[in-house]
Amino acid sequence: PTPHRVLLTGAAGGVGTFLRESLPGYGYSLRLSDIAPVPGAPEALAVDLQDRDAVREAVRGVDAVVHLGGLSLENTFDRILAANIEGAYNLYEAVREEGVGRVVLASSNHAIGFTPRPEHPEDRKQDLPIETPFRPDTFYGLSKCFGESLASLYADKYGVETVSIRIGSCFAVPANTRMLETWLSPADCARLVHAALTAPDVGHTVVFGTSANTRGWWDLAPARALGYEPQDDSEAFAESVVAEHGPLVPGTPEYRYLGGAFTTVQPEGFR
Ligand code: NAI
Ligand code: 15L
Repeated sequence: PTPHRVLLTGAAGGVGTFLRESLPGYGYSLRLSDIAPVPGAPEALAVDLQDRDAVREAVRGVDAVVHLGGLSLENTFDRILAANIEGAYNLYEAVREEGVGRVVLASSNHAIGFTPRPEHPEDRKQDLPIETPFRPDTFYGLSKCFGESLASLYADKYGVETVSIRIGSCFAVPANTRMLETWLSPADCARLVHAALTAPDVGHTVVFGTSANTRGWWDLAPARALGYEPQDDSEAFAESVVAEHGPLVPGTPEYRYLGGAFTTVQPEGFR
């Protein structure tokens, strides 16, 4: 059955803000949660993902969860462990116990961030396959590998279905030259989450989440197979973005690796 009541964790964040505006237009009735207040939504549940009982209460009675909550950048291992790893575990346990059938998991390109950019033109005949092995570029990316593996376990063992979306860069507009390759427009994000909520029999399915970017190089076929039809292309912003930031330069992290600058960020910077 098509899910109707959907819990959005991380509702106060950037992607949460886009989705709480767009998803009701697809017919969903949203329940919002975040550790932080959700602007303009006093009814939102104040839930720390570390609080198992509160998480269980938050998922009770919904048909599906869109799990966005957690740290969205690199941080110390302890903080990543608490918010992203234990948080995801608490969420999946709650979903299993409450009989919720479907999760859409905000994974990230940083689960495979140390994947090198294919150097040779002949390597680019085919876009990067979704089967690319885990190659996290941060503790943050590592927590997304954990999340995807957790989703796999709960699908196989308990029949909790998940679509893990390895999101590229979901912002209002592409903010730098790398994002011309990785951008997921807010409208395409809603299209993809809707497809992920409604596609039948997904088991655990992993997809890349970007718009139909001219400069994109990650395979969108798995997302399209769910029914996703991207409508946006970052190329519309290319001239102004490249004029401001310059082209990608060979030898830099943004050029060498899928995960860009995350490959050089140090968790010590967050202590
Ligand atoms: P964000 O940082 O703006 O939002 C995350 C939200 O999670 C925040 O509102 C924060 O208060 C909440 N949160 C953090 N710790 C929590 C805890 N312990 N308990 C409950 N809530 C907690 O991030 P954004 O950009 O909205 O991303 C949403 C999700 O999508 C994240 O999981 C992120 O890793 C993932 N993602 C986002 C990308 C993007 O381009 N925006 C790219 C790839 C993945
Ligand atoms: C992510 O996973 C981050 O949450 C987001 O802030 C962006 O930096 C994005 O990846 C990206 O790779 O652009």
